[in-house]
Amino acid sequence: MHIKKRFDAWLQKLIITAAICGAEVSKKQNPNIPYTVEEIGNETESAYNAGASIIHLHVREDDGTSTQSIKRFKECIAEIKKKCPDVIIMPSTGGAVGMTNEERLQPIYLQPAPLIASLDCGTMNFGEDEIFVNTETSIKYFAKEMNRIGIKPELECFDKSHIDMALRQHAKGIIKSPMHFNLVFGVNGGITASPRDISFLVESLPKDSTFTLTGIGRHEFLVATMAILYGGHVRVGLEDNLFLSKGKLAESNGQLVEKVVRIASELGREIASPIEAREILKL
Ligand code: KMH
Ligand code: ZN
Repeated sequence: MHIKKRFDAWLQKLIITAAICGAEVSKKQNPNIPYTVEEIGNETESAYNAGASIIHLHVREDDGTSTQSIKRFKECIAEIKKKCPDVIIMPSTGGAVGMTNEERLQPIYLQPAPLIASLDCGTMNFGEDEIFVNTETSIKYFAKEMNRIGIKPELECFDKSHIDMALRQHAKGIIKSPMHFNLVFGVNGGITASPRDISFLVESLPKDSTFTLTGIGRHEFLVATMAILYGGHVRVGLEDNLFLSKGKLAESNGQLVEKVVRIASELGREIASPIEAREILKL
């Protein structure tokens, strides 16, 4: 590995992304998952106050149904901006399993346009019975639409082949440099969260890219620690993990962010503000 490059990255401040609600989890599993506009605002505020500079945003109807409705995104973003005017909002274009591409893409047409949005880079099993479909044609279409509008894609990779897909699109000029990846470990259907697999994926990234690591469920903080050590960035939140520690449900997204801040502080990584995050990610 290029030690110098990774060491420079290690000196960078740590960007924490909070994935506050997701599309697949419910209040039955953890009552603190936000659904309403007010709850989304409050959960953003708790994560932001704890040190998150980016919010990975899915939205819900009041009854918890996942939606990519542009109207609902607008309402939630207005509420977030009231409470945390400078936080970076990264809408999901993954939506929920089973949504059409048109449904999923809606938030990139928000105005003002988001600075960054997720772009999922491969089809995969997603839990026991679900398939999360991202064909090459749709990946190209999402990327081209984001380019046209000037939105940076966060390249969501749940397996090595997803990184390879992103690199092929990069070679064709469809995904631009500098690339930013979010590597997700521990989805049932994606790559595991073993240190060996984390190293394999991180070492497979282009040296001029930035990256965030996400661990699902009980893997959340092991993966976060690896990200801190590798000079990458961290995502945590109720979308990915419901528990603060074994058997103890997280009371808020803020609690999960606070735990990362504690680990980072022990390991000597300072936390990036939203302005610093924009600089690091070239947004
Ligand atoms: N809800 C998952 C199927 C993203 O936000 O881009 C996909 C997901 C990825 O959450
Ligand atoms: Zn998501």
